[in-house]
Amino acid sequence: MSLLLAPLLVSVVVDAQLVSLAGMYGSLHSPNFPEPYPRETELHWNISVPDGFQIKLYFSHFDMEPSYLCEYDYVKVETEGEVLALFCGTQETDTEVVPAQQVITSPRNSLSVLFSSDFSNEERYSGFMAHYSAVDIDECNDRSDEDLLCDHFCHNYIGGYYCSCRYGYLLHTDNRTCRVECSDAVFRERSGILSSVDFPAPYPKSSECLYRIEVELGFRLRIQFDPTFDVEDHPDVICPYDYVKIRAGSREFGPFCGDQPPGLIETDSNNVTVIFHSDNSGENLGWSLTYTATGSQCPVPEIPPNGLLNPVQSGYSFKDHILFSCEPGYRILKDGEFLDHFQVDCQADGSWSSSAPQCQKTDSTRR
Ligand SMILES: [Ca+2]
Ligand SMILES: [Ca+2]
Ligand SMILES: [Ca+2]
Repeated sequence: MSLLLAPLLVSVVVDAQLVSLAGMYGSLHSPNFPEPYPRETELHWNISVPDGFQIKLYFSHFDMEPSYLCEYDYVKVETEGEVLALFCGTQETDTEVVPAQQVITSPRNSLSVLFSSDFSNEERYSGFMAHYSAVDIDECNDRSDEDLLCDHFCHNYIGGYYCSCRYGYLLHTDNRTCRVECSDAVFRERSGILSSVDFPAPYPKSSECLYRIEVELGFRLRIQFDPTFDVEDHPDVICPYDYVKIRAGSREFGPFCGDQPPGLIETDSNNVTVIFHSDNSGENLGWSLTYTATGSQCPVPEIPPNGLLNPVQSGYSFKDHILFSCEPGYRILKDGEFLDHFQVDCQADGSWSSSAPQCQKTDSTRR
């Protein structure tokens, strides 16, 4: 089927007609073409092609009444209210533009053409013939937005484009940003370093990371952030885009964002989750932290009279042991028994496993 329009016989009265053209290509011409066009006629073509394409339009014939700034008869090419071209006449002058070899390209997939004639066509101008076709938009190279179309790689094809990610990343369901899987790690050592992925290079977008730190009961985790800290923030709203949070039992620290590190955090817990959320835009360097586990502190025990203890320290913490013994001539008496040594342990709750024993003078004559 031809996409050519049937000539529209409009002659005497002012008439406005709208014609819709769709498909990958087509042509249009002035009423009665190749005969002279009628007077007092308006004809409007709306051309659209599928999404992902733009329209290229050019004229193979053009012959219209010349007038100053094309005020009598003209052809106007518009898109979304913007005039792309206004043509009239038979040759180029200072005030009249003819299409000649010019190719008009629509920014998107639609275009409209308006033909208008005034009250006379006595010179019998023949009008115009124009052709259009859909051409692919190279989305990967036509980046008008500030944000990149694709986070990592952009692939153009006819009628569309798609994004892909560098090795190790996954394409988010937005089909644009590249996220990471970052929630499997459990840190069980008593100290360690963790950081945002790729730190200090910008962290991945659209990601939700959970880092668990689990140490034995009786230890308390302390977290110190690195001075290099850069998490996307907002001047008026608290961390609406990206944030770091620390959950320790029922306590929560944060959200943290901006360029100032949170400093030292004493969690009082042996079980901590570091949560990091990033949205789909921005390039920020991220964060790094060092954690250390310190045991519960036991009170320094009093040395019993004539007693000795080993080791002597200014402080004792969870898992430390003390061995009590007595000076020569004395023995430990604990729960009615004489012993050479007696061990106590600093427990998870910060108490000793037993009270300190006594030293009793050994009296061989009574034995
Ligand atoms: Ca005219
Ligand atoms: Ca394309
Ligand atoms: Ca962000």
